[in-house]
Amino acid sequence: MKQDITRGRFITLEGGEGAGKSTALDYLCARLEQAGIRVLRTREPGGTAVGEKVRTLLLDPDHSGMHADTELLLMFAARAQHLHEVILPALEHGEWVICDRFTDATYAYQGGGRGIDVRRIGLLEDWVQQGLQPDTTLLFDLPVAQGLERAGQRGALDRFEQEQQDFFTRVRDAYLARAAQYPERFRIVDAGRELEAVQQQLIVIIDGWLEEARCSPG
Ligand code: T5A
Repeated sequence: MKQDITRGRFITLEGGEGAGKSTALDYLCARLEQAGIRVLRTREPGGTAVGEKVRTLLLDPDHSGMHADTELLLMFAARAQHLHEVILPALEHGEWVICDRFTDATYAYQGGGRGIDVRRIGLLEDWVQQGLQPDTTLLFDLPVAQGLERAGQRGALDRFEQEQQDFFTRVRDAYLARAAQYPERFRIVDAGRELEAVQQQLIVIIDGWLEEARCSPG
């Protein structure tokens, strides 16, 4: 999959449960649109009619017996549909795609959380993405207990939210390891701070993107 300079930007938001990604997404999209950028907002698992049905299967707490391999393959099945139907066409039309979770979540949850060998995840990543990677990934990092408390305030817990604290500690560790492995792509947002302080961090990041877009020949 080609990544040329005239295509839009592919930005992903990552983090543990209740990190504030959806809240930040609203803010990011509003500020980018104000600056005249065409933005497509989407999420994983999901983002297409097929993907949203897969999401329902994945999050349903009744499916507590789902095997980790099934979970992994369903994530990539939804991702393949999302890429071909939504993400790639939007990027090719010059839109900026802002996606709530992408493949780093698979490395964190299925790799770190479930313990699946990352080489198997890498095989699926290569097959489905054919080299496509986000331009920037914002990692909303905060202590596990703080995120779970925020997520828990919303009521019924989904299949992932029902996991134990040690699962989410492994997820957080795996995210931080990814950020250390790919420092040129990741920006870490201190998501444990109050909303206004999180937004201040986002303003700095957005201003940097807009400056780069102004300087870019595309
Ligand atoms: N998954 C996904 C995998 O296992 N593998 C994969 O490959 C992929 C793609 C998706 C699940 O799927 C898993 C991971 C997930 O478990 P989801 O519902 O999309 O499920 O889960 P989350 O992405 O975690 O969504 P959440 O809604 O739980 O988290 P958000 O979006 O990070 O948090 P948000 O913005 O909804 O905020 C949570 C609460 O905190 C408040 C908000 O108002 C809200 O009430 N809040 C703050 N409060 C205080 N201070 C702040 N700074 C705040 N920011 C937000």
